[in-house]
Amino acid sequence: MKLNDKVAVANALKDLGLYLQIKGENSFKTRAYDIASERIAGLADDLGQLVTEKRLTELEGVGASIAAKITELVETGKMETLEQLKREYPPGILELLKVPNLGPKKAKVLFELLGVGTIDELEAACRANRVRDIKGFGQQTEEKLLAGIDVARRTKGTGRQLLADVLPRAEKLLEHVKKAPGVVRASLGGSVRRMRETVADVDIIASAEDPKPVFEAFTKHPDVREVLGQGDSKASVRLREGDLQVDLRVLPDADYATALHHFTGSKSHHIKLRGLAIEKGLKLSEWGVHRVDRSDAELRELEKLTVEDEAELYAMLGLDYVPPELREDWGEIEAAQKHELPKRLVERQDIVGNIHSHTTWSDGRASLLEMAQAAKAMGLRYYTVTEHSQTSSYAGGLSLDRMKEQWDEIDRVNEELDGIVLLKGIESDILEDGSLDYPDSVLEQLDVVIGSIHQRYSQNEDAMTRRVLNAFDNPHFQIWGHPTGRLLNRREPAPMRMEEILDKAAKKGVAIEINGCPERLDLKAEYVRLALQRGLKLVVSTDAHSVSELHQHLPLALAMARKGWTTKADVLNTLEAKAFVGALRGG
Ligand code: DGT
Ligand code: CA
Ligand code: ZN
Repeated sequence: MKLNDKVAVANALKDLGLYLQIKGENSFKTRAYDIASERIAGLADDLGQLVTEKRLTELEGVGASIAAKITELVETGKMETLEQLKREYPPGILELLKVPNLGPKKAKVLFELLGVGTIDELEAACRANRVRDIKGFGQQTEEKLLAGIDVARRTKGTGRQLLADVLPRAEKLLEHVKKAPGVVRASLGGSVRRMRETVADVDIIASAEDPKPVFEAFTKHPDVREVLGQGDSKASVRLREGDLQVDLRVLPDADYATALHHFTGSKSHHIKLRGLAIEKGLKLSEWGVHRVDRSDAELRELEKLTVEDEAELYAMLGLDYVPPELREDWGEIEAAQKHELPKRLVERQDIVGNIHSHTTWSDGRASLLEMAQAAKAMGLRYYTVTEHSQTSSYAGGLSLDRMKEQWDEIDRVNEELDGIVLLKGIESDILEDGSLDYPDSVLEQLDVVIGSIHQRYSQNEDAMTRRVLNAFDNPHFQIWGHPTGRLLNRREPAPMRMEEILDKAAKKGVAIEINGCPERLDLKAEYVRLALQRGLKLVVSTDAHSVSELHQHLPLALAMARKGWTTKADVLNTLEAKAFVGALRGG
């Protein structure tokens, strides 16, 4: 067995399908690889075992020929068909398909006529105006491809942008829409309102008697580069920055609540709600709530009901109000039925301490005094000083001597500043074997010890899991920093057995960080729920490297906390400094 890795096998099948599309194979055949890829990626069983027992063809969508290819890959580590295709085309050709508006058919033409095999080569060809002369392309296509290249580079091909990048642009446009003539109510909707960590586009919903002047104001906003379309109730634009698409829907105010609800999603949340509605003789749709005749197989709509706001809508269905962040069909509907949703999610005003941040002592950009003053200006009452540790020399990690020097400065700043307390701490590397980066005799002198992994992400699942489990055995290990190490659109989470790790954290009283760096947002919301189910405590942290990041990162960390159903009582940095330190390591 050379390659018992579902993700790698699924990716290989997917790539094979893409190559065959570029080659011009029929779509029936290429789709089969895509389907098989999905099947393998979502497999609950051990892939190696299925191969050994020759049971692959039992999987839906996996025929004999694909099963043979999977078997070849698992047993030899290679799939000859794929290797041949890789030799036939330049290595960057699949990257090309990540450019919006560029499918396999176009890629095939570009490769065959212009020899374009990478994104860089495509850019050069567009800039030299060589693309516009190809039949079926033209100048507009060339311009679109250039814009698409920009997006592909920034979103690293996922087509989804970071919530942190999108949110300020979306809020700015929302404020603009709110001020447009005749607007009664307006809100963000879609994945942005649900605080998904990445989003494909922005949805805004507004109410007004006459949509025209609202669309007029919207499409004329200086951030808008291009109007994609405008109808009776919807206008779509693309922004200059990030090529971001924004859809605005404008409805009469009587339809506002149901439209906002519909366009907030998520789709899976809605599907479940619709089922509940039918049981109550109601039909939920984009067009509002209608009473229906349940004896009629077609569920003919009777009268339309007025719905003032979303809370009323949930009440009609016999549910407690579900905050937008929770609408993912992660159990929130069942909880709302049983009145078991959190009564109040954690809010900005609950947070009284800044946890995890860096100054010029390590790789931060502001001094300790500046950071502390900024935290105080934010209304925070303590600030934990957590530079990088000695092994992270590339990030200015503190040697023992430097750490002791810093303690003197912390003491000085504490004397100088009123209204905020600096706590001595460290962000210690978790070394390869799970040990921390200073001796216990040093760690025990600190108020706050965060342990994070920064290097050797390539360890396998087993080694990585053991590394973290071992680290928790150190009694000075208090907070697990940016746990999975993921970087959105850039680096996958480190492979580890999260449930096993969270079980141990619960046993040892280790707190879990929700890190507000735009690319991290780590722990992610799904895991936050798992942590809370085990009674774990969280810290909502900024990991700020500058004053502006203190401001930017806190709301993002809070968004993830809320999305994971976190309440004030679950978060340690809602406690005052003394109680906070006392509560670390299970108090
Ligand atoms: P995104 O844009 O991929 O980041 O995620 P969303 O959730 O914003 O998705 P989007 O923009 O396609 O649609 C916004 C909301 O509109 C979505 O959350 C639910 C609703 N919606 C859109 N299309 C459908 C649909 O086909 N069925 C249902 N039930 N709802 C839909
Ligand atoms: Ca959306
Ligand atoms: Zn870190």
